[in-house]
Amino acid sequence: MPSSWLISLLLLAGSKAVIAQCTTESLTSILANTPEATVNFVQAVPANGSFGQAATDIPFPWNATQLPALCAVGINVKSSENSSYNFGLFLPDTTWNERFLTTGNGGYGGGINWPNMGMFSQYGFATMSTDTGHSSDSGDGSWGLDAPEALIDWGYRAMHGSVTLSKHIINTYYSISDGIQYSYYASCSTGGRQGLKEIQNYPDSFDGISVGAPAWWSPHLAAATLHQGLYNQPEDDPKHIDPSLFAGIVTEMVKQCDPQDGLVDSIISDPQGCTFDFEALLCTPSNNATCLTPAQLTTAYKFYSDWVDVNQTFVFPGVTVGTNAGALMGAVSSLGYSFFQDWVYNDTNWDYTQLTYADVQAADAVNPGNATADDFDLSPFMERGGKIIKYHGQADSLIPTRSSIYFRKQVEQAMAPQGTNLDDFYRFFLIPGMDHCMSSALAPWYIAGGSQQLTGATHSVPGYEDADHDVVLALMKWVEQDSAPEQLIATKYVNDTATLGVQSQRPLCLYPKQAKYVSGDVDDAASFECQSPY
Ligand SMILES: *[C@@H]1O[C@H](CO)[C@@H](O)[C@H](O)[C@H]1NC(C)=O
Ligand SMILES: *[C@@H]1O[C@H](CO)[C@@H](O)[C@H](O)[C@H]1NC(C)=O
Ligand SMILES: *[C@@H]1O[C@H](CO)[C@@H](O)[C@H](O)[C@H]1NC(C)=O
Ligand SMILES: *[C@@H]1O[C@H](CO)[C@@H](O)[C@H](O)[C@H]1NC(C)=O
Ligand SMILES: *[C@@H]1O[C@H](CO)[C@@H](O)[C@H](O)[C@H]1NC(C)=O
Ligand SMILES: *[C@@H]1O[C@H](CO)[C@@H](O)[C@H](O)[C@H]1NC(C)=O
Ligand SMILES: *[C@@H]1O[C@H](CO)[C@@H](O)[C@H](O)[C@H]1NC(C)=O
Ligand SMILES: *[C@@H]1O[C@H](CO)[C@@H](O)[C@H](O)[C@H]1NC(C)=O
Ligand SMILES: [Ca+2]
Repeated sequence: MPSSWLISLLLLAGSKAVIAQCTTESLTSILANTPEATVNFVQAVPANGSFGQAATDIPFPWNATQLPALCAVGINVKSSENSSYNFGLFLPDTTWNERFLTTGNGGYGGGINWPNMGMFSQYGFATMSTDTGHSSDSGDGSWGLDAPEALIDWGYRAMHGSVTLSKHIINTYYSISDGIQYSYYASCSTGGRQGLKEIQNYPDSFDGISVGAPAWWSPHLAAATLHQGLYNQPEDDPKHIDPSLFAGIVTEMVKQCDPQDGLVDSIISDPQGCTFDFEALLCTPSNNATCLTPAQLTTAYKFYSDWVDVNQTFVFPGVTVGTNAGALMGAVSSLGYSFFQDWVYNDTNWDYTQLTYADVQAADAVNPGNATADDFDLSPFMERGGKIIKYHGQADSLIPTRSSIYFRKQVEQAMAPQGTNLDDFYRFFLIPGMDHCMSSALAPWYIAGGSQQLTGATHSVPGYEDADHDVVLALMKWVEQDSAPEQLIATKYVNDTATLGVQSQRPLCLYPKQAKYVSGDVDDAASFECQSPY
């Protein structure tokens, strides 16, 4: 506890937060009544300092840099007789904004996301991330082989335990404040799943969540990832599409689907609304561009179409038109077969090339780690005032965009019959041209979301640090001022480098509206209007 003279001194200085000491002793005493938790380390980081765990943090081996002065804390929590997880906290010194923000992970990776914590602590948040109970890179599920407790940690237990303990630590650490005023979540991909899962199981954890491209339907997503890779196997089959042809396929898709938004700019605003003529890709005597044989064309059809199996059962959506197939069809992804070998069948020799719908049913029955975030009735979260901003890139090459549209429709089916207007608490934005969570060669994509990276920036949207452009600031404005975002403006910096200046901006529209070019400078968001597709 800080001494009373220190409290007075800091109060006189106008500081909102007086901190306990950034020491192992201090954190250990905060956790005195939590025998399952032990302090791994406590380290004071000076202003403009950096922090990370280098190569031991496999998915995030680089440091958070240019930090505000803060206390970096590592905690270990025993979660069962033979499992445990770690989480990390950044506790800003005098810049704390009296708010808590949690961020998430990627794929099957295990490691604390210090870089994203650093990005969000720049706003003043006390931030947290958990390693989800194991150490691995994002494509590696081998840690879950015969390890049901480790899978439960990954599925939801590490996240929830870390959120709960973090709140206790923060409320005690900032000892003279009124405690946490608001709690937020921001992340993408597996991080998107983690956020949705947490509010489904524990609606009181967060006041608002911003989730991108959520991997919410774990068994079906893994099965589809594998299935999509297998469409293009074996490589010596006539149906195989050589990866060198993928770019040319996208070029034809852009040619057919780009102009409908009023502007020929190689950006497809509405891939769902474009009926792509696949036969334009056929090799014919007069077609000397990238072309496909009929057998290859069938492979392409499958890739971009929904997977529907026995008894017309919808299994998983295909990838949107305009998306490069490289990530899923270039090679068979371990994200697909590891799920089955290591988590469903516990048999690393299981022959994944023989995947059928029966395997999807087996995966559903096991539902490893209870990870699936498919409790579509979000009423408990809505009723406690919770808000969701969800986004998904329209050219996501890893998690098909339509899986987020499907989720939205399932929530609508669960809640609309009771009179709920989804937009009252759950707003959804598609980001034309954006790949998985981030990046587009041409389209504005940057909204400072979880896991988005911009060279030359520490956080937010440089030059536009406001709720119109920054998804976390938009979420805060909605939660704290009851002002819901009607649109977000995405930004493209020259070479995705903040210091090179803005190249273009464009509105992202409230689903299902779409941005249409009206008139004026094509790089200016004001030249576009969000219009209903009907
Ligand atoms: C912050 O640290 C970086 C190196 O990490 C250094 O280049 C920069 O000059 C420092 N900025 C300030 C304001 O000290
Ligand atoms: C990263 O941060 C750690 C912990 O603060 C420090 O020991 C290490 O030197 C930093 N590494 C780099 C490359 O800055
Ligand atoms: C933990 O113990 C259980 C049985 O108590 C066992 O089934 C499991 O494989 C062990 N390991 C992990 C990491 O879950
Ligand atoms: C594989 O292990 C999981 C727990 O990790 C269990 O739920 C599942 O039933 C096992 N599968 C088989 C085929 O034994
Ligand atoms: C490809 O065909 C177009 C007309 O269809 C023609 O203008 C062009 O020269 C041809 N290119 C090659 C390399 O044959
Ligand atoms: C498909 O439907 C038939 C007839 O209702 C049923 O017997 C069968 O079990 C179903 N198959 C699957 C895989 O659900
Ligand atoms: C997983 O979900 C099943 C079905 O909802 C439930 O019975 C079980 O208790 C859950 N297990 C854990 C560890 O959460
Ligand atoms: C942007 O990147 C490209 C390719 O790396 C390079 O040719 C170009 O000079 C860069 N532009 C600026 C303004 O740095
Ligand atoms: Ca266009």
